Amino acid sequence: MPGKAEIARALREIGALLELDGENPFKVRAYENGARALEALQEELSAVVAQGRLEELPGIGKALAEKIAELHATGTLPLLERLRAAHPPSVLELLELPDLGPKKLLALQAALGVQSLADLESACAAGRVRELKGFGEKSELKILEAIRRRRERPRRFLLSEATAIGDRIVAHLRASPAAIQCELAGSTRRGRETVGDLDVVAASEDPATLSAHFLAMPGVVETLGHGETKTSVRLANGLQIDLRIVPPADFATLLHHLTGSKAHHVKLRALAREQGFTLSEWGLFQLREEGAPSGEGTDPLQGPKVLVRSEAELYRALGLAPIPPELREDEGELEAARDGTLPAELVRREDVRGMVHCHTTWSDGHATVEAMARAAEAAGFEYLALTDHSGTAGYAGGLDAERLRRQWDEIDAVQERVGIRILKGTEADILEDGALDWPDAILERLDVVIASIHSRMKMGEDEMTRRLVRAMSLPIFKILGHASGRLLGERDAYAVRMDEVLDALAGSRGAVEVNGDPHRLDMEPRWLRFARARKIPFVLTTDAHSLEAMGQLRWAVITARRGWVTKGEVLNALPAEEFARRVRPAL
Ligand code: DGT
Ligand code: CA
Ligand code: CA
Ligand code: ZN
Repeated sequence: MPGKAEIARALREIGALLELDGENPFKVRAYENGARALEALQEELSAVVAQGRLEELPGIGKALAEKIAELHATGTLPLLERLRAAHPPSVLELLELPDLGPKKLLALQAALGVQSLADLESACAAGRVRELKGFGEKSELKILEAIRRRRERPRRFLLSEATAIGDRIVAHLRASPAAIQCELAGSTRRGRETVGDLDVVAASEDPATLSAHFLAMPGVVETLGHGETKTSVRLANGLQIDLRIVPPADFATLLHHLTGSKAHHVKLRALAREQGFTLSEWGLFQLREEGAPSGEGTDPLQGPKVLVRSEAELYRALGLAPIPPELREDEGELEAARDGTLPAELVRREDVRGMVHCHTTWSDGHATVEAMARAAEAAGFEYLALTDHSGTAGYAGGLDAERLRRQWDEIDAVQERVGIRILKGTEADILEDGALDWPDAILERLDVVIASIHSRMKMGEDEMTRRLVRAMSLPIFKILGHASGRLLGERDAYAVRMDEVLDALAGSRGAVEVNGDPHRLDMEPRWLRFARARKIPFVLTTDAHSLEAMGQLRWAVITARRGWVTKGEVLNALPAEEFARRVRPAL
């Protein structure tokens, strides 16, 4: 379900497009005000919507409340789709440039006829923009720079964004009577942390009807290609979607083909040859005997087609154990599937019993201890580990010892009223010298200690490695939090020799967090595998700062699976008692 920020963005877009159309300024401003009210909202939006309290927010009247509720429920709005469809994609692209609101765009259109990035770029290059009222030489340079950056960075989408959109598309397609089966494929299905475009596979006996239904989907602003069985479109946010439609008998092999990765396929095809088959996007075929009549397709050695009803059947036909999509990267999974050493029980969402790494209003979370506890209980968790920030994280409302004790009192009081077990934890800052941000006397009294870096992230590699190795070598049990420090598309990982950090952790007592915040998704799969090889256990967390963010567990699970992590290696797959015993920091 779209959150506040996403809905606020949609309202702003409606306002901007209405302004471009010359709508009445009061109406335009109403959308801007609504966006601001949502951004300022402290509570969970779901609760406000469910209780019909949207109209109590400043600047939100009945009509706007209805639109917000619809956006919240469906992720879109007929008005927004209509507006997007009424403007050429090149204009929508212009509006996405920073500092180029509808007012400036109207001025550029009126004076210079600017309709696209290319128009704007040549107008700037010719020095014609600086002559307009409200623009200058400086803003001309800024626009050129913004266009250059836009060109340079091919936009990739966060896994969470891509999956949310992909799920809606699949639901839309499945609603057509012409669809027999439909699934997301590509990097989204493999759980890659970012996604270039969406790949969707459908089975149908009537591809023409199904692709027409696809083209009529709300949110489509451009058709990039349209044939009998292949259609590509672009959405207003720039995301491209490739749809392929095949008869039901070919669904499994095409789903497999489009799931990738390319590297996995290259090796799998070589393996298939050795087994007497040829594998392509058209399916699995026996290799033709010398002199026998050739089958369909372009490969001269291609013989009769093998019926493949599922991906598992495909792998088994090639003498391999079935390989889950998250593992298909050619990082040893094919050899393991052949040798029977593929991990048997990759962790699943339903294996996780405890909600770990959550923030409350005591530091920078949006929900209270009680609200978090009730939500985690309602979601079926057996325990909740609250880990608000320590004192050094002042910007995030980090707790001092006095406030920590008061939080413990509140947790004790809430514990009386709820069924779920609440564990008292901290997300302790790792200080510059590698010490933790609490004295031992306090660490020993906590149930759970996550140790993370939140400051001085730009140290050199040697210094950063020393800092983290020192922290991980401490004799208490700690969970290494968001180990790389990256924010996808915003901030690079720290310069650090991760192998040394994990070796230190293996030598002391500790676990590694798999962080489900879609901007983080620490650690990278290769480091998860490195940790597995050293018998370091894992904790799958959400880093939730709100009730809604507990849903981020999904991304922690898929990331852990990409690192081949099994249920038995996950501490919060254990019952509460055992988890608490295993993670107790006590020296
Ligand atoms: P992305 O979109 O950049 O996040 O990554 P993918 O993996 O979704 O890549 P995409 O969309 O270009 O292609 C989807 C799948 O189609 C890919 O994972 C494997 C298959 N595929 C694409 N091109 C080739 C190719 O040249 N050879 C083979 N064997 N497979 C390909
Ligand atoms: Ca793709
Ligand atoms: Ca694609
Ligand atoms: Zn943190």
